Amino acid sequence: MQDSAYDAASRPLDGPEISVVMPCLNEEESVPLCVERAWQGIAKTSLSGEVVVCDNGSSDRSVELAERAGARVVREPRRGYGRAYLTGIDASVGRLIVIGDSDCSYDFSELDRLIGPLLDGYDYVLGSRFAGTILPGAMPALNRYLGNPVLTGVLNRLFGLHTSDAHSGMRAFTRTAYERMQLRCEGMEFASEIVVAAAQVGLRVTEVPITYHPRVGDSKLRRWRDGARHLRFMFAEALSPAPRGGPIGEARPEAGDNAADGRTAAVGEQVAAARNGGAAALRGGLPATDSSPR
Ligand SMILES: Nc1nc2c(ncn2[C@@H]2O[C@H](COP(=O)(O)OP(=O)(O)O)[C@@H](O)[C@H]2O)c(=O)[nH]1
Ligand SMILES: [Mg+2]
Repeated sequence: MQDSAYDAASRPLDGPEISVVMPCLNEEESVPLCVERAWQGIAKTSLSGEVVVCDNGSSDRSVELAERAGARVVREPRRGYGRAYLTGIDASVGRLIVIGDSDCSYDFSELDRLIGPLLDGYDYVLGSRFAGTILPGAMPALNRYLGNPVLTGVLNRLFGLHTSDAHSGMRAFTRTAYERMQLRCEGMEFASEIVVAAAQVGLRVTEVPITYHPRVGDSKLRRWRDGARHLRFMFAEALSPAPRGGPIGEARPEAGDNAADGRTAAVGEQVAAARNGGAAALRGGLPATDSSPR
């Protein structure tokens, strides 16, 4: 069996197979519903699962309500969409990982549609809103007709790809694929990084159409600042690709290694995922998204 395919035979005997991971920053109105839907989606697959919410310092009742709905909450004090994912995914244990916002814009009860291709041997599945349905009110016109198409177009041109939605928040990948990608971006440009890294390490990639719903609560996206971060990441990566895709099972580089911004991670109730800021420079060195509630 190929090492990057889902390997049911080698999964932990009693550990969950699917980990649904959501970043959360003040989403008390939506996060419990997202957790419930994730459990519904997991049930549809007939596989075991867990739901991990990585809270980014919410000042509302997000943590309490997520836990009550059946999530394991991991706390990450450092702000940033990517930062929250890195910590949340490192704290998760399933061999199949599904990620998405905790704002009800993605329907986790349909996560089986992303899991299916992983079980068929794909390493990475992107839920595409542009190939699917964007419901009225789900995406501002400027993002829909300018920001997303332009940034996705730039990414495709720079890296020779054909993705239809570089900024979709809903994706699934195997843990092996995640480890090979060696993701490091801490802000919203994490979304672009996954698309690029998946291609760089030669993952078997596919897209499935999904429906994008109007989010509950206020968006944390800061259009111009986050758009600039995507651009900066893409050009830096095109000029000087980050090291990725070591052999399966290879230990992650320690902080201080010359493999810039390698990460170390520890899994526990509270995960301290330390990142090496040292040689981060452009690629990983963008300061984490400052998404203080506005
Ligand atoms: N921007 C941002 N989002 C965060 C952070 N921490 C967690 N998130 C979550 O990341 C997800 C994406 O953010 P969102 O505001 O929905 O961005 P949008 O989907 O581009 O409008 C949401 O579930 C947020 O709650 C953070 O520090 N910054
Ligand atoms: Mg969102």
